[in-house]
Amino acid sequence: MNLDKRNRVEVCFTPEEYSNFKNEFEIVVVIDVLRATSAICSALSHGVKAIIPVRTLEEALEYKSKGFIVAAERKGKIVEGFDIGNSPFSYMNNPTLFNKEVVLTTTNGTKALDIAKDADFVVVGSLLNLDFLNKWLSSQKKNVLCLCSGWQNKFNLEDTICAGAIMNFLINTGEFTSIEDSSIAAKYLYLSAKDNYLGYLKSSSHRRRLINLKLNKDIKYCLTPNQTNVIPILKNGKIIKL
Ligand code: 3SL
Repeated sequence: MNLDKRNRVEVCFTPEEYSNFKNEFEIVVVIDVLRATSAICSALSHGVKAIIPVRTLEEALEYKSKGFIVAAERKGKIVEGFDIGNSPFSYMNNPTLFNKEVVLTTTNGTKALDIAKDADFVVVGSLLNLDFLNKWLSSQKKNVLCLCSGWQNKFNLEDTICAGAIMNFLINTGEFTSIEDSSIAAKYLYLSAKDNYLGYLKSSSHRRRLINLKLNKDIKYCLTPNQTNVIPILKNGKIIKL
């Protein structure tokens, strides 16, 4: 008999590994710090009504042909022919997006959202909404899985650090427990990075990729915690504000 009344919080490093965790967690937090889930937080906190995440460029094109505003990123760049890419700044002070639904497809983030879509609750996590999200998660009394988007099914540091921050917070409430080594590793990575995310991630693979694309401003923004109190949640295929 299991007398432990605590909920579980665990970390899944990549979408590829999600099937090992599936169905054990009511809440899945999808994380893509650089930059998809940061861009979604930014969009909803700057007046975008909803983000419709889609996995493929074909689906995105179909929406475009129906008149939707479509954001599309591949390998860090705006895909030719689409309205915007994946920069959180695209959504700021942009009256054309105000109160609109925006379709979004990205290399990894929207893929992770698609993979998790059947969970009871799918929410969007980033460093930008970290504290607010942590408080909400701790109030739900449900099992939580942090799903890192990674890069093309490989582990990445920035998503794991953000997942570790969530895991560390929930464990410290005393109401959560964790059994997986991935979660312990995420927590220790977070503890070593937390005083200087930018410095810690200096040579990380995606930071290098984005620096080569001259996206330093995006990196700095996405690695600055707690800039918004929004909790984006996936409902009927659309991400809206909770
Ligand atoms: O992979 C993704 O979903 C993107 O966030 C990658 S990028 O930061 O836009 O290059």
